[in-house]
Amino acid sequence: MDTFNPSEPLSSEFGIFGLPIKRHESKVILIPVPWEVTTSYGSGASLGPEAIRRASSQVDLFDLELGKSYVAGFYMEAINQKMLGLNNELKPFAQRVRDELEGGGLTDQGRAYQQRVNDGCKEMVDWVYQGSKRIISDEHKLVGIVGGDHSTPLGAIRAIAENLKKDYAIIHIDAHADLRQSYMGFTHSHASIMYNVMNSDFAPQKLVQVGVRDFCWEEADLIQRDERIRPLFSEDIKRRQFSGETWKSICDDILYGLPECVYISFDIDGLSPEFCPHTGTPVPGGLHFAEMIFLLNAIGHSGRRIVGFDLVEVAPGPDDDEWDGNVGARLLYRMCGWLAASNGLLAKPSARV
Ligand SMILES: [Mn+2]
Repeated sequence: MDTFNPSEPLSSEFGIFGLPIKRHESKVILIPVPWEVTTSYGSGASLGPEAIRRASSQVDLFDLELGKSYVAGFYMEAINQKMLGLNNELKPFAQRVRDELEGGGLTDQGRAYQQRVNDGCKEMVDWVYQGSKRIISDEHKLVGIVGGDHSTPLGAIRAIAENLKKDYAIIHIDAHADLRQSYMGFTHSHASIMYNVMNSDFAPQKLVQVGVRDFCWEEADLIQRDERIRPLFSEDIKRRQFSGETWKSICDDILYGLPECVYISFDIDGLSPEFCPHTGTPVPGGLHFAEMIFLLNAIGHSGRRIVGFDLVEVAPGPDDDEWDGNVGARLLYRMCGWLAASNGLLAKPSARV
């Protein structure tokens, strides 16, 4: 498979990183989910997959850590027009529900819209589940989700966990804990993804949250009560670093005691907003790009198997500003590489020192 000619033009509608490779030749299949129905603040995450795809053609394919990782075959599916249509149809309904709730309470019409949004979100989750299941169980390939907002990976996590049938952990990088039982009555919003995961029958053994710095009392309480959840709050990480502890030592701590199989759920707003200025809910603080790359390498070199991942909440800027997509595409390339390498599809690199 080392014969791709990256200079061949790629269809602009599918594929990724400018790779002229077909789906059946690829071991890593990315499902783009153009979804932001319940996004409450800034919008644009539904355009994230396309922004990442566009920017991805600028990513140089030689990876310092993993070499020619693309030989494993990375492929992103075309944007599903039905999902995009459903997103566009439901978004105004969700807005109406928010307006009514902020204005004092839901009318009957508002309640009907809320139900419609919740049903539509379940339809999206099931669509991602079916697509992921096909990739993992039928095609024996690896799956990554490219959001969309953070509600998009629930079905993928379910498909992966059901196929795995053993303990796994989720490493969740995010500015938010995403542990709200519901948000404005929406049961499948971006703010509830980890609540939904932890309350499912496919919950991981451990959930390690990295970089969280904006959360409510309900979430703080849940983090304290649920022994499966281990937070590394942004402020605590920074305090340890300011007191002389290295990021390497903190990465060892993130991985401490985790089972062999890990799923990575990466909300781009876990990074400092300079790396994701147009994401929906940016929060000051957070990880540097280089710290995220180092963490991904640490996960890979720890000998763990990455069973899947999501990259969510990347939103393009106005006037074709490619910065958010550019950062997202570079992180996506390293994640695809480690997904392949940790599953034995690439020669395993030795740690660089
Ligand atoms: Mn999130």
